[in-house]
Amino acid sequence: MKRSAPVEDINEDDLRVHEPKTSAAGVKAVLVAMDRGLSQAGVSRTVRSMLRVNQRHGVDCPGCAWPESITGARKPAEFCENGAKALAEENTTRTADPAWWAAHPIDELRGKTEYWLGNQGRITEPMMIREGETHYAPVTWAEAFSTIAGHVNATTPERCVFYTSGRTANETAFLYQLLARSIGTNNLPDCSNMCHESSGTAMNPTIGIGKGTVSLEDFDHAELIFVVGQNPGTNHPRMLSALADARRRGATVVAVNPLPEAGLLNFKDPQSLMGAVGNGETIADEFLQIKVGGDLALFQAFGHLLLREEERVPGSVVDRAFVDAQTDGFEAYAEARRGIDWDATEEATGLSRLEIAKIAGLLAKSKATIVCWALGLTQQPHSVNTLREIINLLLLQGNFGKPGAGACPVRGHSNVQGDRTMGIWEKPSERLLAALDAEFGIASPRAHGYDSTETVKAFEDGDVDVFVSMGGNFSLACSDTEALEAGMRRAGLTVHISTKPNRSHVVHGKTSIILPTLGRTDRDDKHPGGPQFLSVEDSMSVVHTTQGRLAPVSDHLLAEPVIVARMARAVLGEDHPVDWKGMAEDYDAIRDHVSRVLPGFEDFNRRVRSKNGFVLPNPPRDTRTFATDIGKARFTVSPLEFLTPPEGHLVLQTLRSHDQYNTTFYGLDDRYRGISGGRRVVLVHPEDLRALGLADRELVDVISTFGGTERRANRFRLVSYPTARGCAAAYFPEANALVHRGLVARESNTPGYKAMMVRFVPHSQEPGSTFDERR
Ligand SMILES: Nc1nc2c(c(=O)[nH]1)N[C@H]1C(S)=C(S)[C@@H](COP(=O)(O)OP(=O)(O)OC[C@H]3O[C@@H](n4cnc5c(=O)[nH]c(N)nc54)[C@H](O)[C@@H]3O)O[C@H]1N2
Ligand SMILES: Nc1nc2c(c(=O)[nH]1)N[C@H]1C(S)=C(S)[C@@H](COP(=O)(O)OP(=O)(O)OC[C@H]3O[C@@H](n4cnc5c(=O)[nH]c(N)nc54)[C@H](O)[C@@H]3O)O[C@H]1N2
Ligand SMILES: [Mo]
Repeated sequence: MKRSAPVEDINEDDLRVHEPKTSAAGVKAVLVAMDRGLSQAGVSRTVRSMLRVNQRHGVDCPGCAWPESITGARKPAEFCENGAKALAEENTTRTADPAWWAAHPIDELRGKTEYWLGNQGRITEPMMIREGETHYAPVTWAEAFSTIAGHVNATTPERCVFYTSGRTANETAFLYQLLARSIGTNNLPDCSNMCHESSGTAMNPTIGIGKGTVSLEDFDHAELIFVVGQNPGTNHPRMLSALADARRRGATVVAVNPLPEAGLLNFKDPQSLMGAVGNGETIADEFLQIKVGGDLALFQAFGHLLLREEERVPGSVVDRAFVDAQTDGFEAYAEARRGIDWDATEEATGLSRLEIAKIAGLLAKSKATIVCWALGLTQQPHSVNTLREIINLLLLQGNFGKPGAGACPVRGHSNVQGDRTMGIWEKPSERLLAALDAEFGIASPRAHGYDSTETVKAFEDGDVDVFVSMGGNFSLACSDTEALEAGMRRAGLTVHISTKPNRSHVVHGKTSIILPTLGRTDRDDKHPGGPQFLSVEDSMSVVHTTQGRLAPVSDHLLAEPVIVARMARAVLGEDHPVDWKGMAEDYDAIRDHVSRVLPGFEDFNRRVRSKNGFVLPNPPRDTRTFATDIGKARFTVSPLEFLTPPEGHLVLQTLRSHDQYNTTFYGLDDRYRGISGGRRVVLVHPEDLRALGLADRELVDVISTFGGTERRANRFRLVSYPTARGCAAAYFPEANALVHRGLVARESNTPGYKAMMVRFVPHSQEPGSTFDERR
């Protein structure tokens, strides 16, 4: 099999626009997936990795956190198109080896797009660049660790930051937080801060847990399933099977989204013959095309209508026994929802009173409702209130702790939930810190650390000396790309534990080190006791093993737990009380510690080896109880709030294309939305284009306004698209330069990636974000 060369770079003039698709997956999905695999990794690696993905004792798909069934049968190939692309990305046989780094001066790499960087292949040796040098050069692991130790020990703990991306396995995450706390800081920002932090912030005080309260089996019992602010066809494709199965059984599915996403409308299951070749099947019975930021108003209106129905037919809607026994604050909630301003509700949602009432009717009838959501609800100033309102609605009808009901925040990265469980959190509980101190004989710091948004500010303010990144691509994932990159370049040392080159490696600190690591699919067998496995936790709190089997592309790669342990020994010295060496040699030793520190992990080593892993305790789901400070669930009262763009502006949301994994691009096609060959587009409703005096396919610069400041990103193509009126959409991360770091969800500090106020001006030579000018 001949391997194709890395792609040429993006040429935005190749942009093509077709009608958006009305169905997702199908045989085309399988073909695209195989093609990407073969061109990156060849036949044998592709077939071997695909057959093992999401199988018992196989490798957990690095694509998303959607669970596999733990009771039912698994399909022979439990993967999806985008999971297959994620595997191909990692399994590539292309390499960015020292010769490659020697051929590309850092100034040249800074001018490259992320697409080009990511396509160069796997990093094969530790690399370092110092101030004044023009190229990254190879270093030994020992030199790399002693350089890191020198920098950490020359500064104070609060000037060190340890970022985590959500692909990091449980054992690695546990060691990594232990390292940060042993050094003396809780500066543990993670990608969850940018993702579902709003969900946890809304759920912890109201239902006593920051995680979803449903299991996959609940989809077999639900009567009504909401999919709100989520694009499963692209981001959680295996979820479509669960929805299709539920619908076939008689459940009703309601999608709430500003965009008519193909995967919400129709699904062709590539794993069934009819799905692969037939017409596919409907997913959403009802589609509410809501305005961006209108969901708080929508769920308040549902609450109002349900309470009115309860008044009309007492006992028909409210689960009175549950509300009385298990919750607090119902009266205040009912009082607040007694009246409603329909004009404001229609303005906020863009929906008619009739459309809303129809869905409220379905809710009133349903005895078991699941509400699923993702980032469409978490990245706006009032996101936490929106999510509390969803919790109110679920509480009202007693939709916790019974089959087919509950809250289902659908997580992103494959182990983002597990990383938080393992203690990756800038605001740790006293319980966790005390347990760590007792287990390891360390003195964990008590002061809270930086979250991701605060880290961006710390970079800007020159408060970071050492930045260590466990995976991820911080400079492109965060807000305010320009200011952040400038800040990162002022830091003393940046360290990236990575698989492939990315933007954060080239806008580095004065000294920068890249530590190449094994990926999920790589074999990890250089241990005295033989091959090791790791574990992850999915979106529904199931903990299970993951083990790669492929030969690594280089002999110099180290496993992530080994990297953390060796860094710890270099920084903390050989007589530190923690047995870093023992834990790196045998991951069972890490799991033994975890079993004593974290509740729910008792007997971790034995239980994780059982056929399907094990399920973590979840009081609302398991026993209908709520571990809040008052021992009851809480209703909350929020005022109506929505996004109102100033004259001449639209609300801009940023989202993922079908060919991307966060800041990694698999290709340039957003197949379901009919856009291919380019990414610098803004989707706008044809009526809004007309009202603003703009034309389809016009080349514009985008200006965002926030708190009296403006940010500009140049050269975007307007695309006439059936989005909700007043709401535009562009891709992440191209639009991140437009996000002011002050634009956040108020209580969770999650960036307002889906709440920007923008206007368009004809493209000109005015300076914009330099990030743009590389394109
Ligand atoms: N292939 C692939 N899979 C992925 C990822 C990837 O990049 N590629 N990323 C992973 C990660 S880290 C995450 S967090 C998840 C993200 O999964 P999603 O949350 O599905 O990701 P987004 O692309 O941000 O899509 C958000 C959806 O919300 C809608 N939306 C935007 N604003 C609003 C609003 O105000 N109200 C409502 N109701 N809807 C709104 C958008 O139209 C869009 O359909 O996916 C994970 N899985
Ligand atoms: N505008 C806008 N911005 C957003 C979002 C949005 O919706 N809109 N979404 C936010 C969300 S939800 C998230 S989760 C963040 C994502 O932020 P991050 O998690 O920081 O970013 P990724 O793009 O997932 O990270 C990709 C990099 O991880 C490295 N990598 C891949 N596999 C491995 C591995 O196995 N081990 C290690 N050590 N490294 C590996 C590779 O070098 C790759 O370049 O972005 C956020 N930013
Ligand atoms: Mo995410």
